Amino acid sequence: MMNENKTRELMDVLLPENPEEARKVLHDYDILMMRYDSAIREVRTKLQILNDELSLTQQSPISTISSRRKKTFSILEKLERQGFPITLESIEKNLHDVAGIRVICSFLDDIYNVADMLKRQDDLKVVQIKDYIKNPKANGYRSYHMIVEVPVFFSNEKHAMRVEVQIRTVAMDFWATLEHQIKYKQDIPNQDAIIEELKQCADTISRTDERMMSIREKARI
Ligand code: 0O2
Repeated sequence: MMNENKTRELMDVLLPENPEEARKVLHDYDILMMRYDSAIREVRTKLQILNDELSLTQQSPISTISSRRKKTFSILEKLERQGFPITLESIEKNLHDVAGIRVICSFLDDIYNVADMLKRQDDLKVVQIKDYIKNPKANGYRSYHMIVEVPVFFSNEKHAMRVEVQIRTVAMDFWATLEHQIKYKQDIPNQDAIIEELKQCADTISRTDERMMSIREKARI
């Protein structure tokens, strides 16, 4: 219910009072979201092609690829929280993660191989890299984040769209999923102890990821 009220409040800021103009903004919003969906498909296909090719000569570097487009409420709420104007132009200019792809790899070195292969594609522009594996967050979060810009061709025009690609191991993903659930849950008993235990698990996972990679190297798989 709180989300519904807040969504309405934020939509009121986005939409002009004049109904004709409001309809036009809603139509343009649909077009913008269709462009993000298309950008997700473009980058997903690139990743799938890389995986298909490498799978012919080695174990697949990617175990799963998932994607999501941010929901309207989260888009508008993030603009407001970060103090940006609530307009369509502002979504494109200020938010990097409306389109998101998550790539799950079995081994640590696969993460960097997949990232390097994406970086080498000359139609992709790398806008930002955050390496939370080399520089984990204080809570223990580890993942490799890339913001890329991909050209998407429509009937009359070409648009460069931003997509956030998060690349992590199966174990890092397991950790991040539980931590995300805990972060958004209210009234957790012994919260400090849980946060500390999660941090310890993240460190154990990191050591295990290193050891698994080393075992694979020793076994020459
Ligand atoms: P959701 O629900 O996954 O979309 P920015 O997006 O750049 O303005 P930020 O936080 O600096 O903001 O970007 P960053 O650090 O690259 O993180 C973006 C996303 O990474 C988050 O999106 C999460 O998906 C994930 N992430 C970052 N830090 C953590 C963490 O500590 N724990 C977990 N579980 N995930 C994290 P959203 O929008 O927060 O969430």
